[in-house]
Amino acid sequence: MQIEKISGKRGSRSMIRLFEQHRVREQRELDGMWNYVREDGRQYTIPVPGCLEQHPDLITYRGKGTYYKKVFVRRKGNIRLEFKGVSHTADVYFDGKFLVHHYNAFTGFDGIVADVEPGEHEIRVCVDNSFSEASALHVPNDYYTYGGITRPVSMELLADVYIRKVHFTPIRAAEGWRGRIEAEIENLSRKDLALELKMTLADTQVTEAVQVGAESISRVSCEAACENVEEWNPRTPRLYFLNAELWEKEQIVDDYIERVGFREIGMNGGRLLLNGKPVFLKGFNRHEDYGTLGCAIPLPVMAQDMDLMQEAGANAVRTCHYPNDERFLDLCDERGMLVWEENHARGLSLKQMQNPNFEKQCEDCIAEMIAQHYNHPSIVIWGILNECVSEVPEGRKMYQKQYEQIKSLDTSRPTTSATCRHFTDICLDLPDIVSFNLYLGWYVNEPMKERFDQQLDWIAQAGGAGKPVIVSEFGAAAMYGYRDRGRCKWSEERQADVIRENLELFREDGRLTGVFVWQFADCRITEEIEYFGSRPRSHNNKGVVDEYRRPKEAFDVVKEIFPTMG
Ligand code: ADA
Repeated sequence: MQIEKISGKRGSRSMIRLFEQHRVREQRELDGMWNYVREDGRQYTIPVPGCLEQHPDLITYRGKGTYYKKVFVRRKGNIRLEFKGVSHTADVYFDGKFLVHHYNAFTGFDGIVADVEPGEHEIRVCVDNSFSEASALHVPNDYYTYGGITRPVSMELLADVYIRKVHFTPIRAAEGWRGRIEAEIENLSRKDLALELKMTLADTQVTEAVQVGAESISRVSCEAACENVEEWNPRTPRLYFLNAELWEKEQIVDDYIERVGFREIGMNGGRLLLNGKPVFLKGFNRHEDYGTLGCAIPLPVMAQDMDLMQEAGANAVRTCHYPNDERFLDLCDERGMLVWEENHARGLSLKQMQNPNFEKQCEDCIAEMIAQHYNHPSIVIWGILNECVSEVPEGRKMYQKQYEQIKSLDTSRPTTSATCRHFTDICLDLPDIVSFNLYLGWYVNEPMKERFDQQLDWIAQAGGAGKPVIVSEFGAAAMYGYRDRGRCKWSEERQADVIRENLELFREDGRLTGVFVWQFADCRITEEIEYFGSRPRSHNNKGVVDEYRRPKEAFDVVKEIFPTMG
């Protein structure tokens, strides 16, 4: 039985992010082997983070089970457990007492247990990846809903007052860069507190007095000029640590380190602007899925994905169709990869959008996605509702509500949604950017140029006039290793031809501000739906690499053409 110790050592190194977020607050990652008992009683030990499906007994498991682990707490304090992703529904218990419930594999959540005595304690996580009406977003789909504690978990020892959140907004002013900082301080104690929040960013120091009432949260907001900083952009992705310290009289009680970049994303006519200059997005749609590891992609594979995408000349990635692991977003920050991150939804019918849980589950996903990922300079677009019902008034109401929710949380980034409701969409007036999925040469066999012109002409008169336009998905399928001199469908040759023809068409056209290949890597799908049931290997085989990142011929076509675009 593995027992984790919260060491007396100040701030242990955790890999929950690609940089250390605390030097004062004690934090330890609970990665390693956990016990797991399936609802039929069978016992396993399963790695965390990891998918249940990597175990030979559990490759197709869909249902409930419970992870459990003993932890050792050395000194009395408030224990905060942070889960970066549990697929797809979690109920967490600490020493047998209910702590927190969470739905959705793709956003994080936490729970705090106050006044924990030193000694041995038990964490139990009941996990459910089954499909039911309770789950409006995790449904049988053209990707796989895995099961398990699939992203990192950490345990912290909090003082009675701590820094709950720090958001940083870069502002590009005429006289130079400025930064707006918004922080939340939570007081777990029963007494009012008078504190100081000391923030350091590059050469700028700001100190704000903050009063926090007993058992409440106070918000602090300040803005300051940030001299001698370099902008963040794909070529020079300059990052800075924002170090926030919470002091009570002469004693530091907590700290919170974020990593930020100075960049501004805007629009002018049909172009996206990065720091005032037009930018052309050339990227991939990337599912979080790898061979036998499922969605629990380890850092080495994330880094390999990044290396391959950049080798192909990509400067952007779309997190189809859900918020991503924060370590990958950290990598995008470090490598200057521009990110379109979107809430969790793919191709839902009106009936599915009318599931009583749908709107709340979307709202929670958007709120958590923006709250947790706000500081990433690499994220330049927020997306919603991939290929959902945007051609009827009932659907429009939901699109409108979600765009408004995003704007209420973040006005610094444009919005979009990838539509496939060609010639019938009634929502193109709502987002800042119009994006569409069109498989010319694969699903659509009309003459490419004519069909593409029809698409852009329709967009212009259906609410998209003057807006940046992105081809959010295009591509074709190929079975890795299948070669055919006749270049038939499903051969690597045909996939390469289709992608070449699309890229050359987009490059010559000049009206686009971005294109995303569907997709980077092959991914596992669910068989429950007839339409996807026909997919060979129960995979979506449109990757330019397969699920083990073995490049197909199409990879070299993208590598040849991307550098000549934009
Ligand atoms: C849609 C959808 C993708 C994928 C793609 C395909 O555009 O957005 O998730 O299913 O079709 O491969 O057909």
